[in-house]
Amino acid sequence: MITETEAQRTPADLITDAKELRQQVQSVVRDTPVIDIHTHVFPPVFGDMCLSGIDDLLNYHYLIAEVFRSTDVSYACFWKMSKFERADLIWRILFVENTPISEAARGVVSVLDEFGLDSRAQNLKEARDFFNSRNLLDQVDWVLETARVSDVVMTNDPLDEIEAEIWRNGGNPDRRFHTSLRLDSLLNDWPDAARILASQGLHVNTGLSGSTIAELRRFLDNWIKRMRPLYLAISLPADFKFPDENARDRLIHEVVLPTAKQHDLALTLMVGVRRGVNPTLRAAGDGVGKADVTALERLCAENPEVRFLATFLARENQHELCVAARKFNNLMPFGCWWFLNNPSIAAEITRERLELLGPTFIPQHSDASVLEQLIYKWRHAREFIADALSESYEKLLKSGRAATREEIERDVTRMFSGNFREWVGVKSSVARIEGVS
Ligand code: RAT
Ligand code: ZN
Repeated sequence: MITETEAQRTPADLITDAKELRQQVQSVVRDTPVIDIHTHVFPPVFGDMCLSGIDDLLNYHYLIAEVFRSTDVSYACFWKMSKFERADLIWRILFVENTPISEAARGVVSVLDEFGLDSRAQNLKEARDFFNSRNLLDQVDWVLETARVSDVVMTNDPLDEIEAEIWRNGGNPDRRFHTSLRLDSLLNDWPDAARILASQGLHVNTGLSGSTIAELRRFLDNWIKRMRPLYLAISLPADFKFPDENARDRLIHEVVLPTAKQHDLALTLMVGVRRGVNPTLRAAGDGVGKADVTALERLCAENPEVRFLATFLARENQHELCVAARKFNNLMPFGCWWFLNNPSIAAEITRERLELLGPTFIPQHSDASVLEQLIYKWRHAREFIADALSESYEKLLKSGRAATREEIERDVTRMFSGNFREWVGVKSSVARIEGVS
């Protein structure tokens, strides 16, 4: 409660009115540039990997899973269709015959709205004409500016032959796009990875004996030199254990952790995905499972010199992740991942993190696969972040401490870029992460 005498003493920049406070938080959250720390977006130099436009937006696997809930079209028939036929079907079922209420469907509406396109159109002609008329390089500039995303971190897999070839031919010249070295193919399907690496001339074997570990260290050293990643990353199943008795555990102990230490690279863990629950849905067929957060705690405890970024897919794991981060200051929780990226759950997780961790976490990453998704994922994320943050400042006000705009800007900047810069060892405070890629 602020008395009249206190109000007289109040410096002009203290925001003592709750409504004004909310408006200020909304405006700071809306305008502060963000580093998008995990995406599947690529710049045009990556060719077909750079997805953009209405047909890619509609072929998003989040929407593919949803369309099968409202159609009798068989999986086999769906996968025989061209990308354009699938987009037509998804548009008709989810946007013409139904109201696009779900988060992923509303996302397309938000994108169309940003471009002034009609989300009630009976077909895709207008949208296709519009996106076809855009120059891809200009579109990248426009989208990043509109979404106020200063930097994007891609997901880069050296075992993907198409991607590897792009890197061998010079890689990525766009300094707004940064790399993360994704280790899923190496760690989650070692026998297959061993076959690919052996075919490339590496002396590796599935039993991980002989020169295998040394060869893998050399392989990663070379790719780190070439890609200059900001971090190493892996997604892990719900039943991930640490330690464990399998090839992945040996690879983590003998290859990944020593590499992270040698190159001073953070390690990103995305835990709780159950791959291929319905394989006929392909990329749309993955599910979620509750994981064991104590595995992450052990990793953090045994490797205090490694900085971990972690996100869990199950709602049930979110509180434990916050508590783990209170115990280990080499652990940075990030993002409301995939099935959690819905306003109701994301708002709950963000409030919980603010209450348990203050500003010492990274509230969201987009996980965008299609360029224009950056627009809706960040528009929607800024809404739930502003709501949760407004509540925190309002509670503080009720407790007797008003915030200033400067303080709000400091806190939001820390969560939108500062925490990540610190984690990946980038000291620069300019929007571009200078000198890293
Ligand atoms: O969120 C997604 O789009 C998932 O399909 C995955 O890409 C996940 O984010 C991952 O990086 O494995
Ligand atoms: Zn992802």
